[in-house]
Amino acid sequence: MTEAKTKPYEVAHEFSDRAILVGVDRGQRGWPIEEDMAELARLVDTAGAEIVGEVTQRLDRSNPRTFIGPGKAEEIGRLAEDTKATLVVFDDDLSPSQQANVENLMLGVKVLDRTALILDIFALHARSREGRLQVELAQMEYLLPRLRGLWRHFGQAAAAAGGALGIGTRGPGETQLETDRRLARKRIQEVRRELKAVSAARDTQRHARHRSGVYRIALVGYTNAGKSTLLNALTGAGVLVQDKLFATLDATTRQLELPEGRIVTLTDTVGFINKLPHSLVEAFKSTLDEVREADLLLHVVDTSHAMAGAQIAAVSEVLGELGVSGSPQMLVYNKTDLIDEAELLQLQRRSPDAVFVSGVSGAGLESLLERIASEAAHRDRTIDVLVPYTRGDLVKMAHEEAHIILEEHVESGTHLILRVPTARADFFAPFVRVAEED
Ligand SMILES: Nc1nc2c(ncn2[C@@H]2O[C@H](COP(=O)(O)OP(=O)(O)OP(=O)(O)O)[C@@H](O)[C@H]2O)c(=O)[nH]1
Ligand SMILES: [Mg+2]
Repeated sequence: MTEAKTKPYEVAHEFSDRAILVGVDRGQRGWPIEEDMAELARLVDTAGAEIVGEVTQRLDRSNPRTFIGPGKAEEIGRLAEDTKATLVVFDDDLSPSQQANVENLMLGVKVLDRTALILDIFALHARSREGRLQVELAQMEYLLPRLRGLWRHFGQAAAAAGGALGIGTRGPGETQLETDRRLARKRIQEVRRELKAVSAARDTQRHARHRSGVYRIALVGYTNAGKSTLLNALTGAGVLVQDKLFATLDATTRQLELPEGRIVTLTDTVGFINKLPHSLVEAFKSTLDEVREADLLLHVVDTSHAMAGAQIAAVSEVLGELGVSGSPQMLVYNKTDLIDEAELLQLQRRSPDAVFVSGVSGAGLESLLERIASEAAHRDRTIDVLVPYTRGDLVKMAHEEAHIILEEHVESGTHLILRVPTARADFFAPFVRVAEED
């Protein structure tokens, strides 16, 4: 447990909140409590609060009323007073009643659970209209079951203040609660509708890419693994790169030219995290469609991170939740510039199918492109066609969207041997001389 002593003149102006972190150690093997708390600290820091204390407790089962033990909750209350904390952040999700109960034990201090904290960061980083709506949807759904807790809390406070909480006064409270709930539900419906309309334009683009048969690649991975850095390094996209969690919320798609000249698309997506709130996965459904429909997933890993292995497992879990565990995947170990040679060699031996790169130094990017090209080629068909001169449109299409292996002009038309996306091959079907599946 750390406890920062603060002197009156040490008021931190740049922070609006002073936070105490609370973690429960269940003795999980994958994520040691220290690493879990370090990640929570990064989340709190990203959210813009100053950390003034940390409390952990070894527990096999959480307390149904207060999540942590009641004694521990009181201890946190005292620590909050001593450190002038304004915020207590739990590393796990609390039920609405647990949250209300803990808040009752420490009046004047906000209690956030992991989901609320992550939602807060998302709200802070949301830029596009779609992103903001997605976050609002997740926030409203998070708040809806907590409205009751809020009102009960007020009711108890009123009773404690000597207010009579009789039959007459209970009525308006409940009515107010019902009104609030109805309003919240109405807003959820509105946001869903707006979201549908906003997403429609991107859906149209996505479907157009799909129909055109362009090979689509999505960057996925743990937050801060370097997905945006790789998109920039490979395509010069110029998207925001930050040493912060969840810097990217919107999907950005750029064209990428492979060594053989073929054009594919590369999409940067929102990062994942251990214990990612399900409501967020739901709310970001439309953005994550890019991941769902990709032909290839580049699973980017921060090689230098102490928890790289556990992060890979966490990402795989979310991919499972999205129903894309079966999609073609390539493991891309990024930030290899941060580990030493011996470590790298060992890792390469352990994961012979992975690609090792550095988005910052550029190391390994060429072999990454080659690997992508060979993956993409697997998906294409090689066709041998004789296109009559009356169908100049098809020759144009071939030049724009296919890899031309041979082109010669013969008496009856243009003889082409092409590697084309499966969806495009159909256009050439009437003129095929020899067709073979790759
Ligand atoms: N040393 C080193 N740092 C890197 C490398 N790639 C990314 N970084 C740094 O890691 C941090 C996160 O990079 P981003 O590209 O924003 O990571 P991201 O995966 O897009 O993260 P989110 O959008 O937050 O999920 C930044 O500070 C980058 O400069 C790399 O290959 N080597
Ligand atoms: Mg990013």
